[in-house]
Amino acid sequence: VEPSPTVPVFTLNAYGCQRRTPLLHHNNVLTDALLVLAENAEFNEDEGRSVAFKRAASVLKALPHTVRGMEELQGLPCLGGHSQRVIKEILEEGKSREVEATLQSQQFQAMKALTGIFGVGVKTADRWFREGLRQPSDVVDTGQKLNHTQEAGIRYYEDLNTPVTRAEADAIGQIVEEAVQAVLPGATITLTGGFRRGKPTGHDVDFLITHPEEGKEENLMPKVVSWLDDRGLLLYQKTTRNSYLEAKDGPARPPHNMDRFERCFSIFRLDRPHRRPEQQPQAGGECQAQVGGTLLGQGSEESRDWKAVRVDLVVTPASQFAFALLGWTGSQLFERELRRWAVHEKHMSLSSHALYDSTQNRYLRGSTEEEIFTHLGLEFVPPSERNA
Ligand code: DCP
Ligand code: MG
Repeated sequence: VEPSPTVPVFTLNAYGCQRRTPLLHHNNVLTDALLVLAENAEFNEDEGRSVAFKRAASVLKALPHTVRGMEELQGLPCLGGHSQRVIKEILEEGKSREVEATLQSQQFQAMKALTGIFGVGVKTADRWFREGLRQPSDVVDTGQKLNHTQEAGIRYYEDLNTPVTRAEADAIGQIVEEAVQAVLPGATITLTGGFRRGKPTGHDVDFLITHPEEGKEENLMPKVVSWLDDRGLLLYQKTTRNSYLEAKDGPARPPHNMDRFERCFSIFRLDRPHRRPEQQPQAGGECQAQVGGTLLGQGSEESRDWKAVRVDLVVTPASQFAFALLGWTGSQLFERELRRWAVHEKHMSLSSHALYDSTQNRYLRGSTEEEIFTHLGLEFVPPSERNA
C-alpha cells in the first residue's frame, strides 16, 4: 500500500547503532508499554522475545514525532507482529490489555520486587516466587540463605531502589577522584553509563579509571578500594578480575595486557549534604535509631545522614580505554546492537577491550570512540544519542 501524502513517512536503519536515539523522545506511552512486555519476557527467561520488544521500543524512541496511526509505522524496522498488535490497541483504545494484565500479575510484581534486590537475578527470584515469596521482607522472614552481596542488597534495599541523582553521582566522582589521585597521581577517572548519556538519574554510578602511561594502572584497584575502605566510605565491595579471559566466545588470543582489566562492584556510604541541625539523627549506622520516640529501621531515610549508592569502578589500560568507554557508556541495547553489527555486517568482534577483524585476522587499534566507529563503518553517534 502506498502511504498517503499526508502521512509523515520516516525510514530508520535496522540497527540501533545506526540511529540517533535521544534521551527524551515522543512516544513514551508506547515504549513504556513495550518495555513492560520486554521486562516480563526477561522474568520468564525468554531473551529472544525480550530483545524483540526492546528493539521495537528503540525504533519508536528514534522517531522525530508522536505516532498517531498505524500507517505511520510503514517501512520501519524491528516492529514484529506482536509489537504492532500492542501499538495498535494502545492507539485505538488508549491501553493494551496484555500490558495491563502483566502489570497486575502477581508474578510480574513479585519478580520486579525480588530482582530489585542487589545480587538477586531472575533465576533466584523465580525460585523464591515458586516457593511463595513475594517481597524482600519474605526473604528475611523465611530465613533464606543469602550470599554477602544479597545480604547487602536486603540491608540497603530502600536506598538502592531510590534513583541516584546527577548531584550524587558528581559527589561520588569527587571522592573517587581524591582516592585515585592519592594512590596514583596522574590517573584519571571518567563518568560513564547512563550519566554520560545525559540521564538525570541512574540505578548506579559507573566510572572508568586509567593512566596515560600503559602499565601504571596495574594493581590500582586494590589500592583505591583500601583508600576508600580505610575512610569508612564503602558499605560493600567485591573486586573481580577481568572475566574476559574466561569468556568462551571471546577472540582467540587476547593480547597479554588484557588480564589487567579489573572491576569493583561496590556500595558507597554517601553523606547527605546540608541538613539542618535539628534534623540530625542521634544515632548513625544502619541499625535502628530512636527518632522522636518512634523506632525506625534502616529503611527510614529520616533516621540517617547518609545514603547507600551502588558504584561500579573499572580500571583499564590506556590502550583499551576507548573500547572500555564505548562499552560502558551504553545503553545496553546500543551495545548489543554495536556487537551485532560488528559480527553480522563487518565480520568483526567488538568487546570492551578490543576490536578483532576476522577478515584480516588482527586487532584494530582505537584510541578514541570516533576511530572505533570508523573501523566499524558507522557514523559517529555521540553519547547523548545512544539512548537506544
Ligand atoms: N554494560 C553492558 N553489559 C553489561 C553491563 C554493562 O553492556 N553486562 C554496559 C552498558 C550499560 C553500561 O555498561 O549502559 C552501564 O551499565 P548499567 O547497568 O549501569 O547501565 P546504565 O548506566 O545505562 O543504566 P543506569 O542509569 O540505570 O545505571
Ligand atoms: Mg549505570
